[in-house]
Amino acid sequence: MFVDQVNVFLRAGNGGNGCVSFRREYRVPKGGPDGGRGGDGGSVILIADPSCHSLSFFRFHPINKAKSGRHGEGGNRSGKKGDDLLLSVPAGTVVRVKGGSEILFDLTKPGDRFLAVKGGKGGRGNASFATSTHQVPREFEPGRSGEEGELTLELKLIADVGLVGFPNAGKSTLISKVSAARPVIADYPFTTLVPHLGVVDAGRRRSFVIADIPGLIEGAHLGHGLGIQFLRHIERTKLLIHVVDISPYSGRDPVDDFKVVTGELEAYNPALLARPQFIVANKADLLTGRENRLEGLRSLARSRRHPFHAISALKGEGLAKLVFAVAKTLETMETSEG
Ligand SMILES: Nc1nc2c(ncn2[C@@H]2O[C@H](COP(=O)(O)OP(=O)(O)OP(=O)(O)O)[C@@H](O)[C@H]2O)c(=O)[nH]1
Ligand SMILES: [Mg+2]
Repeated sequence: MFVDQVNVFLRAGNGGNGCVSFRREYRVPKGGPDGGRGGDGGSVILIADPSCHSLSFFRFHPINKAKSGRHGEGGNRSGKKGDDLLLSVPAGTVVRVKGGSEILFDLTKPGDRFLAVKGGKGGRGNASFATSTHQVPREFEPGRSGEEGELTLELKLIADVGLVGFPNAGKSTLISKVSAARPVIADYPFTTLVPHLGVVDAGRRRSFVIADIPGLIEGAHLGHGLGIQFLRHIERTKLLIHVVDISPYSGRDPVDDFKVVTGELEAYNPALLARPQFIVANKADLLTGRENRLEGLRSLARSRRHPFHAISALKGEGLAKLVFAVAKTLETMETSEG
């Protein structure tokens, strides 16, 4: 299960009370005050952990408390400090006060830490109240309460892979088959109005995040259709999957479609074209075998050195192979980046 937003209640440990005690020892008739201080309460700390990929832990553990400090003891013994509670979150987690919009902290890199609620200080024991004129102090400080708070944790995903293509090409169908994302799918253009992200589980290989954005049409960079504003959501992706409808019913030519979308990507940001791109011929189930719609696209892919996959997103055909190849490419890119 993939969880990208949770509310949590965090409570830091209370400080232990200071102790009131006097030294009592054989042959030491008037031992002085020796009440130790209470231990500090533990804090709750969020830490960005590279091995943690979702916030699902908090779905089952929305309440997390750190340990309180122990009370001070006689003999000038301080109470034990409460252990801090370290909670792992994925890198990319944004912390807000529950219901608020202001960002308290953004855990962007693995190892980033955020002290969410601070443990209460332990109180002083009577020993520390002693002065030359006040030799029998009975004062002590109680431990301070630990902080508590209700926070919203949100995982801001940065997609690894962007889906581009004409409206109705089957981008949303594809993401719904390879991830838990459930965008609306329908047989008309511009079904998708806002970007969707899905996490693809690539088995033993690393999982990756894929972004489905509204379709592009000719002139999108001039504002036609929904425009190209959504391309910013895939600007930071590492790889593109270009979905082309090859069914004979699209009323268009797959190679033309490919070129139109490529032109729009270029108009938005030419750097997008320098990115590895998979060309995916979708709706292969509708091919009757008599047309060479598939071959035209395949040879274009070959000439541009793009990996080519013919799939049926609807029927799930060719998806495992595609996911595997994409995961493998991402992995290779990561290792070559060092
Ligand atoms: N036969 C067949 N139909 C498909 C396939 N993939 C998608 N479709 C259908 O094509 C239509 C459009 O699919 P969507 O996934 O909504 O397309 P989209 O690219 O997200 O469209 P926009 O959001 O408008 O850009 C739907 O009716 C799907 O059922 C496929 O592999 N085979
Ligand atoms: Mg869609």
